[in-house]
Amino acid sequence: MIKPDGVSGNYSDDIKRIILEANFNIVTETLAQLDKETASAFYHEHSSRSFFPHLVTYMTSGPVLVMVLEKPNAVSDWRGLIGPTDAQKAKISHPHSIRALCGKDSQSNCVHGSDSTSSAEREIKFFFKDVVPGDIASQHDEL
Ligand code: RTP
Ligand code: MG
Repeated sequence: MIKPDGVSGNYSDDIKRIILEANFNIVTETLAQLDKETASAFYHEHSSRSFFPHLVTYMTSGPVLVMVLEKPNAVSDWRGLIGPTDAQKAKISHPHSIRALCGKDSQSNCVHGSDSTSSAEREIKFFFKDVVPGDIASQHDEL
């Protein structure tokens, strides 16, 4: 997912180029404006964290571009490509990562990535009711 700061900062085309150069297939995509309820549900695992209200405000601040990405080891390869959560740290430790390119700090980090194959399955269903994820585990991703 390209988060609101990534979309509003006009990074979508650059990020898509990086995605295709890394041999991902973009299966489907949709531009969505999340409301509070949807953003809260998407990140429900963080609902008890102190940063949660800020996260919801951030995620509803503008449209997001949601994509289903496909390749062997997609989950771990995408997490590697985006870099660490804190974009400030990414700029130092992973200067070629996507978050180093377009993120700002530990919250505004311009992209999301599923953290496991089960999260990927849940998140694909969350946004794309009619997309049936392939046998994700058979694509070597077992986090
Ligand atoms: P994501 O789920 O968006 O791919 O990010 P992540 O796995 O790298 O990090 P996670 O721990 O799941 O956090 C989800 C998002 O919450 C925001 N956050 N803000 N203010 C803070 O300290 C803080 N910590 C996390 C970020 O937008 C993070 O990506
Ligand atoms: Mg996460």
